[in-house]
Amino acid sequence: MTLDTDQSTTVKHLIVGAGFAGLCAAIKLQEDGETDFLVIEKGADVGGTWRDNTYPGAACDVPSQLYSYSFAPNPDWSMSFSPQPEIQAYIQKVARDAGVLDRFRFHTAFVSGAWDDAAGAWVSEIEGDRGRETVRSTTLVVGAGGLSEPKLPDIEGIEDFGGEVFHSARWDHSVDLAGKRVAVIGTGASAIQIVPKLQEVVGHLDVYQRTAPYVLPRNDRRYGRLEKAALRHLPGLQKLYRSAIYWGRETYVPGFTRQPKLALPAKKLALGNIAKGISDPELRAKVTPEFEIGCKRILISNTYYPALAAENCDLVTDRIARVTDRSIVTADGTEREIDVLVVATGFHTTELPITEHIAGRSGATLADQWRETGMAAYKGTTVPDFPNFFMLVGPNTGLGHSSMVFIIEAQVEYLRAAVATMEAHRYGTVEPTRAATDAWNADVQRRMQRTVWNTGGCASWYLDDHGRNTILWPRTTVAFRRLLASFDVAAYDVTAAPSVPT
Ligand code: N01
Repeated sequence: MTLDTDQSTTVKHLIVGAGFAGLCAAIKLQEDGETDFLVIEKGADVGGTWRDNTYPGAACDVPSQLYSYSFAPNPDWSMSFSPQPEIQAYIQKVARDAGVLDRFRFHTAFVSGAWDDAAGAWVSEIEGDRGRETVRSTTLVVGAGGLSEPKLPDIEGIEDFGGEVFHSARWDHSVDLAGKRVAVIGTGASAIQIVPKLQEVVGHLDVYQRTAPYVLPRNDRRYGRLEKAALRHLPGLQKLYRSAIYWGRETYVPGFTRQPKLALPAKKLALGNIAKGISDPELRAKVTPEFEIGCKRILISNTYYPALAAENCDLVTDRIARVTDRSIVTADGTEREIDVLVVATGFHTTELPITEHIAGRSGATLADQWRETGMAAYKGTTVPDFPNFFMLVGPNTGLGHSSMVFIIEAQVEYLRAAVATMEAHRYGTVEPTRAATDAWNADVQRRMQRTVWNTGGCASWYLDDHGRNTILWPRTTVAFRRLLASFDVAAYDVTAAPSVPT
């Protein structure tokens, strides 16, 4: 890294975001001797979504042996599905152990980036403790997360609410909820973890449900002392656990997204979970989903339905008409008074705000390029008109069934291979061709058409305004890793690096 002036830095790789993705890129580039990088992070620490989501009950719904880096197994997980503080501590430890943190700048936001064709470099503006700075870099690696920008509900009057109001991903821990009247809007993955915890402490809880989700039992368990010792001293055992979890998900779930019959056992399990947790037939009917299982993300919980059935909890299914100074009014005219409002209404996913601030060779931003087509990249990672640009957790890389860390590692392998190819052949730029990108996305969308995500009769955050699923990967994760295992330069336009004056 070169500090050109107080306000300008030159670095080979600028990495945006210090979550699982940005950290993985930094560690793996360093392993390759690519040490000239800068990671910027708007938050105060590594961790990304696991730093931000501190709501009561936050935990992963993918088992930790799989939801962790393959190169950093952790024998210390306390549970099969780890709680948020453990995952955050794990990410912090991996970062410390890798010795990369000296090139991380926290409290530093990415403002904008533009490709400068004359200079053959990215020119980015960043803003942090040191004020506004310009960073010139050969590559721009964006690992800003697909679920990092909270989406607030567009409900009349919500801005005039006089009590405490916050989003699930921006939990206000200074608010004491004991004995209060609280409302939660939303019944997605975040809400179903929050609701049981709130129900235990609040005076009264109203849960506003727009669409009933499928919730399977959470087969969680605590690792015993002996098992933990075995995991620590027999490293092969962790690999065995990881493989068993991985292949269990990999063989069953991608199949059932195309063949509804295969989903029937899961549906039976979900309906059984309702019957087990709720005895009131009216409430059971309200929480019974009306779309095909798998269309929306399948949730897991043993405590959600019992919490809804508790004396101090009401499930409200009437449409919210407006929010007043101290209440929520539903379309049937009922007014329910509250002190605290929790909005667990998800994230901006198909229109990521950062895409408005990254401009390619032509001057058009990613958002401009994707306005008509929806999000689309080559191999979910690189984009025509954006030379030397790599998007981690990019279009159609999401998963409904397995670990995003696996996908991130596959993308980082692709980034490493691209950088190594550039070095070996002295390329100044690599940029995927439009033809390769279009063919890739046509194939993805063709495969998508027959999946439950598109045909299952639900609205979900996987679909954009045109009904295109630009979020999920429609094939197996094995296929994804294989397709990104090497850098296929034939799919790229390349230019030579400028020769160094002697
Ligand atoms: O967000 P969501 P999330 N009025 O978008 C409702 C990951 N994650 O934060 O279904 C009323 O899923 C909306 O209703 P509907 C995981 O990938 C993982 O819960 O659109 N309601 C829905 O019920 C997950 O999928 C973990 O009809 C409104 C809810 O709000 C993703 O993050 C934990 C509304 C939003 O659900 C997002 O989950 C948490 C409105 N105006 C999250 N607008 C784990 O690993 C929205 N809703 C455990």
